[in-house]
Amino acid sequence: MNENIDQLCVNTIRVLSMDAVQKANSGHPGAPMGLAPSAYILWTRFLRHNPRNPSWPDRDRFVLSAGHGSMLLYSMLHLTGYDLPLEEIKRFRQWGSRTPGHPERELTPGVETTTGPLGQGFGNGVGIAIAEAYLAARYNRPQFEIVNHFTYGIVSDGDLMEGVAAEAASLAGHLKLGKLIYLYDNNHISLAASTDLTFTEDCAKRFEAYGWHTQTVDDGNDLNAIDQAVRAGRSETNRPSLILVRTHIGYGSPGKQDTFEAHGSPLGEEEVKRTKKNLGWPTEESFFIPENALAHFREAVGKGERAESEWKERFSAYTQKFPDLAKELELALGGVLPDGWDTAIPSFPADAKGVATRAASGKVLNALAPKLPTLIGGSADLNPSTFTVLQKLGDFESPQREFKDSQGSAGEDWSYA
Ligand SMILES: Cc1ncc(C[n+]2csc(CCOP(=O)(O)OP(=O)(O)O)c2C)c(N)n1
Ligand SMILES: [Mg+2]
Repeated sequence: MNENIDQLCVNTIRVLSMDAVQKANSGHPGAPMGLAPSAYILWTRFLRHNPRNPSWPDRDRFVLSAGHGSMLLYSMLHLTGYDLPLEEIKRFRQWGSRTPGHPERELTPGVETTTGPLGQGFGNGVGIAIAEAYLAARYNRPQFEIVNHFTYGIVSDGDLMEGVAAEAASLAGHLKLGKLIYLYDNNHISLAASTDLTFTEDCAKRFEAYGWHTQTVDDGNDLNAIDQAVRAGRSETNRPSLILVRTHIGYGSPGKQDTFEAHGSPLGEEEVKRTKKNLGWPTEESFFIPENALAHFREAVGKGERAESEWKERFSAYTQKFPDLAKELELALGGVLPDGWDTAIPSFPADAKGVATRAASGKVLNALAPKLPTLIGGSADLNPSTFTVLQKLGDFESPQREFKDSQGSAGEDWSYA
């Protein structure tokens, strides 16, 4: 029975995504169809989220780096009960809809970050995991873990080809971001061809070299194997995880599976019918969602509300015990500047010689930083030149960092736990 409902739910994701692309007569059906089992396992068994409140601060984050596969994300949001009705799914890629071709933050509830340029979502996810690690280190206290969430992502061949993903992966490994878990849609197909043509490196070895924990799932339809791999990724707290899942683009489509034709075009009316038949789906109706599958997905609503209200209780106990910290965090989360944030900003009397803007900027930053604990910046290894270092506030580093011959940066070393 459980196996049946699991399979029904997986195929619901496939068909809903395929139908929406077909109705729009444009879009990318193949990735959602191949990734449906991975998304199903992640969203129904692991992702701690509240569809009724997509901005609950301690929710797990989900990043679809392969933004072209947007229908996968919209299917998950609709099915698990976000404010994204079926009408919006039917308006996929239409002007003014909340379901644009690539996901956009602040337009669609539940979309954490805008994606589309390959590699960039990968980098955003690393940034999101850095934010989590920093907030946890600053605000958690023994017995009061008020920041504790995972960042999950789905990345594709194209994402791993991009240089920006390599840079972000290197940093994530260095920082030992153990709560970052990416599933790699290893389907051997990209936009124009098979990846054999250009991309044959050993990604697992590359990510191991970056300091990631890597695992391989040989069959992207094996729900148990995906479940086990995510579980193992979560238990690995010192390294980010890459799970290489061997999937099949356009899975279920007799004519288009495993071809680049399933990447960026609708399957076509006839092929949609053949695929539905192959998956045991009614062939005439579009956007058919079996009631029991929907009910199963919608369990996310109750679970999410409970998870958030438990967190609220914990946060309220924390507020009693650590009122100053709680206030500081609430202001930061609300984007509100604390009283007196600008009192130490120096004034710069008119000066014929002028002052370099980077020198003035450095002084202002250092006047602000002690009052704004969530102000974190970076520089392209340039801080002595751009004066972006925050004096005496140290560097964001893993607590496990090995201090071999490090002199720290131009600030004082300070680790995040
Ligand atoms: C930086 C960048 N270059 C090129 C593109 C155009 N593009 C969109 S998807 C894609 C490749 C798709 O291959 P893959 O990532 O494996 O996705 P799949 O076909 O498996 O769904 C390309 C080249 C892009 N979106 N971003
Ligand atoms: Mg691919």
